[in-house]
Amino acid sequence: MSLTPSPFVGRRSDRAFCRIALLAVLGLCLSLDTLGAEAARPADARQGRPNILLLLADNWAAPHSSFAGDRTVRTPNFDRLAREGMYFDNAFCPVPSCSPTRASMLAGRYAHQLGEAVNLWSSFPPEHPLLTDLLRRAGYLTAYSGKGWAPGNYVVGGWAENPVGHRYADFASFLERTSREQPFFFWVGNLDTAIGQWDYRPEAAEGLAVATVHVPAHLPDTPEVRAALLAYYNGVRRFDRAVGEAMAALERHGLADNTIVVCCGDNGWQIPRGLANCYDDGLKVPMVVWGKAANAINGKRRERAFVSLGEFAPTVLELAGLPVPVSMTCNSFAGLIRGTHDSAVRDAVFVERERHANVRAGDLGYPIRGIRTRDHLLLLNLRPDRLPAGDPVKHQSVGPYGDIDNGPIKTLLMQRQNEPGMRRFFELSFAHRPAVELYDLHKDPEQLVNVAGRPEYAAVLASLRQRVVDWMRATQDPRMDPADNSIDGFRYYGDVNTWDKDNFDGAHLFTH
Ligand SMILES: [Ca+2]
Repeated sequence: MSLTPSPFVGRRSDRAFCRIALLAVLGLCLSLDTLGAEAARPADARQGRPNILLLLADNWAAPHSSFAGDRTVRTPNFDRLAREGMYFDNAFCPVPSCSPTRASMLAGRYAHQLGEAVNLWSSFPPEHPLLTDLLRRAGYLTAYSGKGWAPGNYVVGGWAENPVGHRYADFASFLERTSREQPFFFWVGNLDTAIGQWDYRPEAAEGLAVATVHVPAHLPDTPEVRAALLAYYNGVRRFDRAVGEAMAALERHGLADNTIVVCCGDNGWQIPRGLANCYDDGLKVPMVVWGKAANAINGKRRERAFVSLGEFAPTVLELAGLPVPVSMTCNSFAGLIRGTHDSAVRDAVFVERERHANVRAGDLGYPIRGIRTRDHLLLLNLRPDRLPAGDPVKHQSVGPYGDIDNGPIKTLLMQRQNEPGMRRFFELSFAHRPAVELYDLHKDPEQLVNVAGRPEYAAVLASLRQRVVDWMRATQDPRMDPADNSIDGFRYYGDVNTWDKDNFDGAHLFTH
């Protein structure tokens, strides 16, 4: 598993590579200068290029660091990066779902521009050049540990291994086997904050004060809920230790001065109305960019402009001094880091989701398109006849309500849904939603009161809706056609009955 790969070994199969080369010749994807360049030889590969280290937490929500003001958990290692680098107050994932966000991060395109990769547990079509392809062609080693592009089946997309690169046991073992002469891109796919790793044992909560936990307003404030959230916080603490270990390895190898570190969550946290939902609990993530090599970090330490993880690939390319291909429709935010862009123009992010788990009859997803600005969140639920959390019965191997991951909070909401005072909490996470949701974030930061029908919001609703429609049209969104259900027809690869375990990195990735 941890053999040192040749830097010239292609990460795609020959078939996939040929398709990309053909598209490049046709001028559809990227400039010939980019694709046609020979991979640099290791001896002269660095050419002043920085290393890139991505520390990616699975389902870690924006408020949960001590730097951001969380009162329950201390995150000294993340806080150090935030103090020394640039912390983003308004960083969002493009899709509140693992593999679509990770595909968007790699391709620099909106998820609905990535074919089957728009869905969770999908394949990853090879049509568009990925960040890792382009870095490799510029002489980089690309590798990862833990969770790469996942969950999904990359083999059917023509990939010989995970689209992120070659897999290592951890970052430290990668560094021990890697030449200093060659720049690297390493992706640490940490799982500590994923619900499968939440540690409910009382001893795991040592040092975490349950009284300080902020229970989101859409959940009942009960001892069971607080205990479950504390189990998540223990994962946050473990992730922060992993950040410290990765930074220590970087410094031990003398590479800190020549490395740009991006530390973030890939989605919000795995609570009802969190992951798989286009509310802040599912969308808003912590993010820091750190490093002298970013050239970077212009002295402004806290950035309030809106950025999306879909913009990760063009941003990294620009920071590395490499051209950004035209296929990357998401914009680089490297200018924010270097202080050359006016942050005021970045006033919003577009968000979306399609099929998360396969939890509806007919393999249907739950399509949403929306926009998040400083003042408002507008969501267009394009198929409001479907249930946002999935059908109330088990479908294939998942469910009921399988878009909400199993755990004590889900169990409590389902079991006590008919008790006085509990019905509202159940409906907020499990019930049908209207076609249009609009939230006034100044009055309602937790996004509970839908003001879409109020006359005083008609103008802002019309304006935001137009921005979403313009975005969908400009990005050739298949959902522009109300009759187009092609996305629902994409194959789902997560059913345990048909799951080809050999095509995945491990059973631990059988998670949302
Ligand atoms: Ca995730």
